[in-house]
Amino acid sequence: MDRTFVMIKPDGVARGLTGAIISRLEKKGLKLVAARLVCVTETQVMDQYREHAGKPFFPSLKSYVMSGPCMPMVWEGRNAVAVVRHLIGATNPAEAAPGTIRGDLGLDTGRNLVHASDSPESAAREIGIHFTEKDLVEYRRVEEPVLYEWTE
Ligand code: IDP
Ligand code: MG
Repeated sequence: MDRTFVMIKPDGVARGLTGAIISRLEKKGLKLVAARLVCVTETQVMDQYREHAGKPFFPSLKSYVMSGPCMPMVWEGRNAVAVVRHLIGATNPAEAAPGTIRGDLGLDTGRNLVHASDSPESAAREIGIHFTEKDLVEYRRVEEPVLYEWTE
């Protein structure tokens, strides 16, 4: 199964939307395999967003993500990376499609509620920034036998 890294940003936590966001991913059939509520460190933020270092919005992105507790998570499921990117919607919530997390719950690019990895390579790297292999739990969701037409 594929894994992706998802992080509810401080606005999502402060607005009391962690349950709503987690619920959307759970209802899709994805399986939560790691989660914690933490204030991320500067090192973690610099590493997670290293491709944006030097861009004009980087300082505000850094202070936004460090402005309060976040909820980093790992989700598992077939094509988890692409599926979650579709579920969260476009970077700018004002342009994100209705039905997506950002499209339904936000208004501003600088307060877009949630991060999700953009490729399997980013997912592996980002999971490693926030979790160790021991943090990832193994269990079965009861609907697994009916969720997929076939399983490997
Ligand atoms: P993504 O989160 O949809 O992958 P990226 O382009 O990777 O979007 O940007 C990372 C994050 O940086 C965004 O989610 C958003 O919080 C912030 N960001 C990106 N572009 C802007 C901008 O133009 N103004 C303010 N913040 C931005
Ligand atoms: Mg990105």
